[in-house]
Amino acid sequence: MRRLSTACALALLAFAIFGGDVRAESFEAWLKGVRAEALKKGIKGKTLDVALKGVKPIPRVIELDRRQPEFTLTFQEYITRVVPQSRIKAGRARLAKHRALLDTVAKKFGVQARFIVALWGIESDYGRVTGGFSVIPALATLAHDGRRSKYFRGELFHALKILDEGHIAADKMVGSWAGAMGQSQFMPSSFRAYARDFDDDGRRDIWTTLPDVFASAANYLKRSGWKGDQTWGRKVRLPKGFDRSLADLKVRRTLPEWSKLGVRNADGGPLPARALKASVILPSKGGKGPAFLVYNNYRTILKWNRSHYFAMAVGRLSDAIGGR
Ligand SMILES: [Ca+2]
Repeated sequence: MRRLSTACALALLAFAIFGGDVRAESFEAWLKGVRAEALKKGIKGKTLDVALKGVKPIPRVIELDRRQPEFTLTFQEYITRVVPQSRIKAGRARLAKHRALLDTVAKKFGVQARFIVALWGIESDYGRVTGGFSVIPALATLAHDGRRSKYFRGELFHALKILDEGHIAADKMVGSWAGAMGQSQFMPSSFRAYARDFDDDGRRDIWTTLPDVFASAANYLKRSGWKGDQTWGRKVRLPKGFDRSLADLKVRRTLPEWSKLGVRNADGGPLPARALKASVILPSKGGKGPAFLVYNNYRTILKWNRSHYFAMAVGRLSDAIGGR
């Protein structure tokens, strides 16, 4: 028994150190394997020479990955932090400044400009904060580390492909510690699926070209089911004794049906008569805070980021920015 428990302890220790991957390989040997596989995938040797040169694991990336993701902010604290008055003001100014371009993108993709600006504001503070990590080393670090190797190895090959296609230079390909890139914070797989070259220079550049940044975000939403003639949702007032089991994304009813159950606008007035399908959401922990009715487009925002706090912040900022 003692032998067995020692073996168990060693296995657990290996798990703790290597995050479950006891076949941990030296980084250099592992990187050679990546290079060989990339060549097989048709990525040019010249691209790999530049992209993989001197790539080493970044300890800070592992540190950030191991940080407890436990959300400690309440809903109101999160909204106050992510949608401060300064960001609303900046959003209105950006909308005015880039009006012509935003209108063109909005029309082409069927996504209202205020949502494009809101996502831009929340993802990167309108392009100011795009992350200081070089994407290839960051993704290589996470792909070599055992915790989510498969996912990040896939993202690494997508990133190498983006370099191979010449959209950005390796030293300019910066992003968050987890590889979310540029002003729209796209993962490399999202870049390859949704990024657009809207200024027609042959490069999809979500780092420095605003037409590409806006069109890429709008294209992501459009392809994820956005409806350009609808908004995201609205704050509502629930009647006393409202059946809280109905507050669930799985429960979808039309606005007139919610009206019959006593749901009202936040100001106490009637809901719109439009037969839009909506779900009641109580984003605060324990369901004690404000209530919202959310529409199809809210679900689309959740495809961008699966967090109710995030989607609520996008909705709130887009409303505050206003315009069409
Ligand atoms: Ca371009």
